[in-house]
Amino acid sequence: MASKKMVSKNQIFRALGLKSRLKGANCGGEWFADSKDYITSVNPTTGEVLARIEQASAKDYDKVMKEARKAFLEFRNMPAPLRGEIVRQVGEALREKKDMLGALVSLEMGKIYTEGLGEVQEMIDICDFAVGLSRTLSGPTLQSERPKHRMMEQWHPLGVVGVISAFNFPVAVWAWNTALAWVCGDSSLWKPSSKTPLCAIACQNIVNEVFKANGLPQGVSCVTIGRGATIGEKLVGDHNIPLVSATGSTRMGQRIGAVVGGRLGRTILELGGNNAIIISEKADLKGALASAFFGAVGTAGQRCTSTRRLIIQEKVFDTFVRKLIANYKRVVIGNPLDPKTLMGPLIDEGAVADYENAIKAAKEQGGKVLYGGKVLKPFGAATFVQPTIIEIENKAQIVQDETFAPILYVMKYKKIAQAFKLHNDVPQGLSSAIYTDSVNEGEAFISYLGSDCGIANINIGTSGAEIGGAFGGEKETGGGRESGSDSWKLYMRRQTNTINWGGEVHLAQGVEFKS
Ligand code: UN1
Repeated sequence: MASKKMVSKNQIFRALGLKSRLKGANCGGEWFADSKDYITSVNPTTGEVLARIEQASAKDYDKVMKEARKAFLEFRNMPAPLRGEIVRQVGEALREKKDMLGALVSLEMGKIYTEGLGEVQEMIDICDFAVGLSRTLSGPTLQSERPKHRMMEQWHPLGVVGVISAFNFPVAVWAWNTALAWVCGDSSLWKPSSKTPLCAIACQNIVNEVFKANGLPQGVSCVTIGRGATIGEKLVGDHNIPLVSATGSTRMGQRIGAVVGGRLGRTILELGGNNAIIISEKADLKGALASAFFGAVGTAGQRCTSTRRLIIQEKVFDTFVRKLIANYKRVVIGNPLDPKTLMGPLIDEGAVADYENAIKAAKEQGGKVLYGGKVLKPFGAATFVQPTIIEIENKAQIVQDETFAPILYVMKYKKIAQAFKLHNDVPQGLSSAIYTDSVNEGEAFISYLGSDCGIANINIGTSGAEIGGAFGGEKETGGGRESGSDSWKLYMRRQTNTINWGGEVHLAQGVEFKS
């Protein structure tokens, strides 16, 4: 089972400054925590405890926040291109540690090594993107209606940005947010998932070295690993945090949205997806097969962008599903660090329970399991499952919910208008795709009449988006956008300036006001 090429836990720990006993709060110097409340990082492949971490207490949070605030006030004085230079160095440090950080993601989260490396590559890519951005953060000059006046927009640093990340992308999503926040002149406070604390500690260790070498103030990059009920609640309710960017379940997002909205703060919410690919009879079925396979089985179905539904034209349904099942049968399930493995474990036994409950519900709601459906135990830990295909109607309640597991629902359509309707008929709106060689079908899908998602693709799958685009969705997905395009604007404060260079005072809208 163990291949010679597999990197060991000790190698990973040594390279990334990890130990078996750690503390959960950091703002640049030593790690600290005094909660006497511990969590364990568990290898989902074996159930082995990787490390024990003392969580940050409410007091630790306050200490971190004080540093983050102080650091912001200093950091904002640094010109943006120089902040970009720091982020460039972070990108370089990540390049150096890519192999080991990718392996840690695999070890602690369970995605296969190539995907762990891909996740670190996303971090490197967003650093590169942010470096360019640091010289182009800009606002327009606008025409004033008043003589000898000019209007313009400036973008100023915002403050301390709070980042709440999920276990499934334990490093990349943090980097999407912080690389932008830092070039924008903000400091950041990260609350990672309690299921992947080591990934957070390793990232912070890498950043700390770069920041220290550059003499940056402590607190530009902060981490608090702690309970949702203490640290999470404190962070979302904290008036010192003008922007909370959170990834997770719709339920979690509803709570965060309500609390941050209640204090009129800003949120970026990247919540549940229910992503579908429409497969037309006019499609290149080979391409559709590859995309559906990666979308549904990749990361063991634990991406927000995972393909959860296939809406297939009835004439090609049987052939397509037969070929897909043939692919599923060849999936090697096992240790994610083994290069032969295509699908690793689910994150924990709770996720396996969700998988089993969803399959049971699907059967009760008229679904037919075409492949899979079983829990596997290749290593003793009950975290492995078969990737599963279920034929079922879109309106079944279970299809309307996001189950974070490799379960793919397949359904038929006759006419393309019906496919579009089925496609949008779910509460979520993150990612979507159509496979078709018809220009009309493709254009219609990405038009206002088509997909209602934040991401809509033609002849490419639902998952694996590049960092250069704005990432996020509509409806219950939360509505925020992070990563590329102009998402940076959310990390800054917009200011409209009107400048009178003529001396005479003119009131707008022609108002006269003289005594
Ligand atoms: C997520 O699952 O929260 O588009 C992020 C993708 C990745 C990011 C997914 N680039 O699949």
